[in-house]
Amino acid sequence: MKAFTTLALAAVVATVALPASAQFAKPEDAIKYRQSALSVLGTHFSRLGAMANGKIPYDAKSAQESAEVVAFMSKLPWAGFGAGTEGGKTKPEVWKEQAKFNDLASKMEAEAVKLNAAGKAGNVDALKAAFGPAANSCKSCHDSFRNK
Ligand code: ASC
Repeated sequence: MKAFTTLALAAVVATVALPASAQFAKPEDAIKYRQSALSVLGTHFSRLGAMANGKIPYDAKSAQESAEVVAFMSKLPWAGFGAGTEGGKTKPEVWKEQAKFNDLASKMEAEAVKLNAAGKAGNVDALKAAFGPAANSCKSCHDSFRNK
């Protein structure tokens, strides 16, 4: 029993220690994962944009919730871009220019942190100020790394 527990524990530790890309059984799973994360991110980001641009009324609670979702989701897509997961709408440049891709990913995450702070501030001017730079951080990565 003790040996089994030790083995089971070793298996768990080995799983956790694997690089994120190796946690997907198939490349398609990684693609689905990153697309799903970016879809949830984009849905909430668009809601914030609609408020920032006056297309829907500003609602402080909804803005705060969406900004929290964006900040959390901004951390997730990158694990789905591991080696051997080319496909979807992603350009092969992601794997050829990894330093640039990682830099743009980090910038987007940093903007999402600022957007989250703006959501907590609870006023539309803070949201407007944070939204533009955050949108640019999405766009600059898409321009280089996403097929139309
Ligand atoms: C969105 C969304 C994106 C970004 C980008 C910003 O709402 O889904 O991908 O904003 O268009 O330029």
